[in-house]
Amino acid sequence: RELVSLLNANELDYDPNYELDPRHLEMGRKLGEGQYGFVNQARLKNRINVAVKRARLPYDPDQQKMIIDEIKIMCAIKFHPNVLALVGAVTSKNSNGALIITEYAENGSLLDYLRRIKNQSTFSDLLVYQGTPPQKTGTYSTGPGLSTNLNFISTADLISFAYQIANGMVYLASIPCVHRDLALRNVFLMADGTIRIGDFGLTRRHENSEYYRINNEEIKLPVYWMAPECFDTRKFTEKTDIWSFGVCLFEIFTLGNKPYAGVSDVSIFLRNNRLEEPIYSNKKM
Ligand code: ACK
Repeated sequence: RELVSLLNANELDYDPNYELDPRHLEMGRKLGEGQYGFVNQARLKNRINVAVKRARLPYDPDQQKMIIDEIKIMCAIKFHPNVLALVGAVTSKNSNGALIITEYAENGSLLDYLRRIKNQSTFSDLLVYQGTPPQKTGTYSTGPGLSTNLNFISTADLISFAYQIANGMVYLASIPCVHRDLALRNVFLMADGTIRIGDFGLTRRHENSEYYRINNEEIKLPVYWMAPECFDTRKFTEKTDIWSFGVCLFEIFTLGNKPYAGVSDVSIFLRNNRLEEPIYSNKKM
């Protein structure tokens, strides 16, 4: 099985219908930066806001291949309301290298959003929806009654976020595609409260304390989100994605705590221990 995804980018084609003229992009503020590259907000000629991802080194063939691979994977994923959609791409030669152009999530990553809510103390630990679980059929639902005001949220909203991530992951597994890096930093929140799972394929280059090198290998792995068996086998499957979903539940129901705070070697820790119960998981759930 392929490490990043069951969709093997080498066997996928780029769909040239996505190709955009870079002159039609009006670049805006920088949203984020890492060793791998940059994400900027931008506006298309038709005034639609987008996020633009590019590699740090436009002339580095490895980095360019990574971007192209991610574009190919996003072309193959098509459309689902809980998966961040590809809007366009620039693969022709230009001074910034290849560009991935996706939907722009007005509320940023779910992780940042929940941490903001926690800092502002605008979360209320109320189980607003009563009893009926969200429907499992159908491709799209936000689950139980989502607040219209995203500045004040309750337990029902947290359940809705969790439900929507699960909904998007069911779709990815059906393709089949293994995300391998499901974590709240890679889950985005739109203005209307819809969740989009994003960030396909840059895992290997994340220069982020959440990613650890194992055995001094070149590949950096999101160890705190990894299933215990991955430490030995390095095999990522839809089942190991489900473990990562469990860690996302911990992040959601703690309003953005880091998993395993204070644990230095999570692979050893997991032999005898598990994550503690999240503080905002309502007992009546
Ligand atoms: O956590 P954030 O606010 O959300 O900071 C990171 C940063 O760029 C680097 O990845 C943000 N980001 C990435 N993709 C998008 C997007 N489609 N919409 C909005 N923000 C994004 C991410």
